[in-house]
Amino acid sequence: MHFDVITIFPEMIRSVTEFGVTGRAVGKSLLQVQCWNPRDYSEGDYRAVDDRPYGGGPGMVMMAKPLAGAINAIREDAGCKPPLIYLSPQGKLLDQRIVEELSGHRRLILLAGRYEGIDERIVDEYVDREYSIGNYVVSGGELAAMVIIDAVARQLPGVLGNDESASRESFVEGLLDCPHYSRPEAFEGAKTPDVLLSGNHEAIRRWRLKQSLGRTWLRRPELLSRVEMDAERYALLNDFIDEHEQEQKNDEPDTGT
Ligand code: 4GY
Repeated sequence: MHFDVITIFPEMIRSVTEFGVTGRAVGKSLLQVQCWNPRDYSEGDYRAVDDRPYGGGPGMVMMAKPLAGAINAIREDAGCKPPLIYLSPQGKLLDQRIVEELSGHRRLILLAGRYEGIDERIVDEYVDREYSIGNYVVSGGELAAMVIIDAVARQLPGVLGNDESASRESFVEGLLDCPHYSRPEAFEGAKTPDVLLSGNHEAIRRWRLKQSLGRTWLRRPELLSRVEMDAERYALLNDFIDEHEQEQKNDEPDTGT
């Protein structure tokens, strides 16, 4: 899969091509990341990519012309018009379903904005989709573009190693992950749950599934409505809730009445 990233800070994007899962994917040619700098398509002695907003006010706006220049250079290079995604807090909130859909494309353009944003005519005339990585504001679209590249790359065949793929398959779709423990068995007085040391693989599977269901119920209950439940999962979640409510009562201060 090929990503074209439009950015005035290509060095920021380079880190995904060098480290970890995405770095390995680039090394194996499963993933290509190419940066296009609007500055290379700007005119004038100062190669400006930003200008003051019409109507006044603080900050600067990314100019339409250098952005259109970069987009057209990509289209020429690709010999087609890959879908163009603009990253901004005004976009549709990204989720795993969208990530999976994006992984089906051969080539995508990611437009990373800076300053107060981009000239709206680029959004109107060139942008196919606008996505947000969350309800907060970062200083530029580069971090959001890197989030998309990483999440999408993990979906591509051959990108995850055996262990990483296996842990993805054992993870129940739409549930939060279970807790993990490693050496030492006891750390600052806190013990590892006995079941994880028991060697009973069926009991361990049930405990992990119960923790995943329970944590989702506690922390992200709105996710549970999308999770397929069977008799085992209902029973495990019920046990978790019973135990949780018992713990709540035990923790309540004794008023003596
Ligand atoms: N949240 N999701 C986000 C963001 C920064 C100025 C436009 C987000 O995707 N992008 O906070 N982006 C701004 C910075 C130009 C994008």
